[in-house]
Parts: sequence; structure tokens; C-alpha cells
Amino acid sequence: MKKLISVAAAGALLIGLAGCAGGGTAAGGTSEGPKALDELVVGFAQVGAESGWRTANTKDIQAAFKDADIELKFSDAQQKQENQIKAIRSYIQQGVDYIAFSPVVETGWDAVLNEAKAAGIPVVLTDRAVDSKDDSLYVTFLGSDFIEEGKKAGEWVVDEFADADKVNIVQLEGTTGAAPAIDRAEGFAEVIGADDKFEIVASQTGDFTRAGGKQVMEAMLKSNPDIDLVYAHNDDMGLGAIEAIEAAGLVPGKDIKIVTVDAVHDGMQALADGKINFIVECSPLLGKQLVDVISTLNDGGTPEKRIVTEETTFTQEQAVEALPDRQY
Ligand code: GZL
Repeated sequence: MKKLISVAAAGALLIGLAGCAGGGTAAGGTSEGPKALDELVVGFAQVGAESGWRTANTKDIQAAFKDADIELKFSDAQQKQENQIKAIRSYIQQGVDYIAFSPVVETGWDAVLNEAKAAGIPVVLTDRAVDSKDDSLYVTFLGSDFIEEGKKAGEWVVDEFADADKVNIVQLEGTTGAAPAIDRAEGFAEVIGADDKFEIVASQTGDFTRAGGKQVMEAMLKSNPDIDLVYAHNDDMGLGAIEAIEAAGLVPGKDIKIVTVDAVHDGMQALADGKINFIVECSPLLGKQLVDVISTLNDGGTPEKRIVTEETTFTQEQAVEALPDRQY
């Protein structure tokens, strides 16, 4: 009898430890059932602070977790994948209940995500996707449809230049290898590719930053005398391009038209001022939806594998109307 009790006690201890080790499980909650939200600890590995969009995204996520009274461990990777991987490993070591992150690039995550899986810590992707054959490595991908965003930008260009015979386009790409950069280029090319009057005469990464957009645009202006349109994968690079265009003595929005993605405050102000011509919205306000995913998991539920954020587009007139009420 003594032996039986000691085996049962050891078993219970092991289950208890398993419950404490990773906290959450893919099926949600722990072996003892759901924790109270204020007992949960979530590790978030952010890309960096490269743009107005990223700053707004960070602010919204931190506010949402504060409102839900869930502890959020936060790291800024300065747009370096190795820093994000280090942060995720640190969250695994700390035995957080859940991990969420926005992958700076699409590839190179399987090893660290398998470590999280082995530790029983569910992972939620926000904002950007990973390119992995094993979709059991994350529970949900919550974020925009970037191909759709590229298509919306392309559709505006086709309409705006309906009467033109030839349209020379320069493209300011986001971070090389990042899902929004790859997909926004793909969606845009698919739409303008239907008519060979549209030609992308130059395409280069500005790394989603204002300085990067300005630097690349300066070089493009020097090597391309006749640019009709700038397609920038985010507002910040578009704002940098405006500086370069004005420094070259040209009028942005008129001599060279500009279409961007994001619709952050500074981009919307430039749109309202006529320096940008059209913006495709990409919402950074993912915090509440991320908290809802974590809460569903904690209750033992199964969130949707793919949650697409709602977003719209803005003309110059619509920007003037919308600006006073924008949250970011
Ligand atoms: C898009 C996001 C992109 C933004 C940029 O969801 O990943 O990264 O468009 C940001 O402004 O830097």
C-alpha cells in the first residue's frame, strides 16, 4: 500500500510540474483547467520600432494586455531575427504561458518554434506570417492580407492612370524577406501586370523606414529621369520619398504621384495635404484580438487558424474627413 501511495503522489507532482512548465497548451488552459487571466504571463517578441505603424502596434498591444490585467513580457528586436529568436528562447526558459510575435522575416523559425512546442507553450503569430511547412508550430496567425493590400494599391493606379500611354513606376519595398514586402509586391504586380503600359523601372528596399525611403528615392531620382509614380510598401518610406522629391525641386502628389500602405497619422496628414495620392490601410490595432485569442486558448477553446484584420482605403478627400478621429 505504501508503494502505491508514493507512486500516485509522484504522478500528481509530475502533472503539476507539466502544468507549471509551459502554462498554456495548444488546447488551452493548463492540466488543472483555465488560469485566472491575472495569473497568465505572455511573452511578446516585437519586430522593432522602425515605423509609425510599429509604434502604434506596440502601444495598442501593451494597452490591451494592461486592460485585460494579463502580464506582458515585451522585447524589441531592432528588426533583427536573431534578437527575436533570443527573446523567444528567453520566454521558453521563463516558462511563460503563451508566446506571441511578429516575425521580422518569413523564414528561419522552425527550430525555435519546435522548442516552444516541446515546452508546451502555444505560439500566436501577429501582424506577419512565417513560411513553414509545419503549421502546428503556431496556433493562430492574426493580421492583414498583404496580397489584398497590394492589389488595392494596384487597382487605384490602374484607375488613376487610365488615360496614360506609359507609366513609369518606382517601388520602395519593405524589409527584404518580410511577408508584407513579399506580398504587397505580389498583389500590386498581379494587378498592374495586366497592362504593359505600366513598368516598374526600379524597385529597392527602404526597410520600412523614413530614412530608407528617402535614401533610395534620392538614388532613383538620379537614375530615372521620368518617374510617374512611387509605390511605397508603407507610409514611412513614402514620407521619406516626399523629402527626396521636394529636394529635387519636384512636387510630390503632382509631378510624381505616390501610393502607400498603412494610413498612420503622418501618412494621412501628407495625404490630406495632397503630397500622397492614395493610402491602403493596414491596421496596427491588433491588441484586443490578441488578448481574445489568448483568453480563448486559456479557456480550452480553439481560435481560428487565420484571423484577417478589417481595413479600408483612403483618398485625399477621405483623409481630410478621417484625420480628426484617427486613433494613431
Ligand atoms: C504590416 C507591418 C509593416 C507595416 C510597416 O503589417 O508588418 O511593418 O506596413 C511596419 O509600417 O514597419
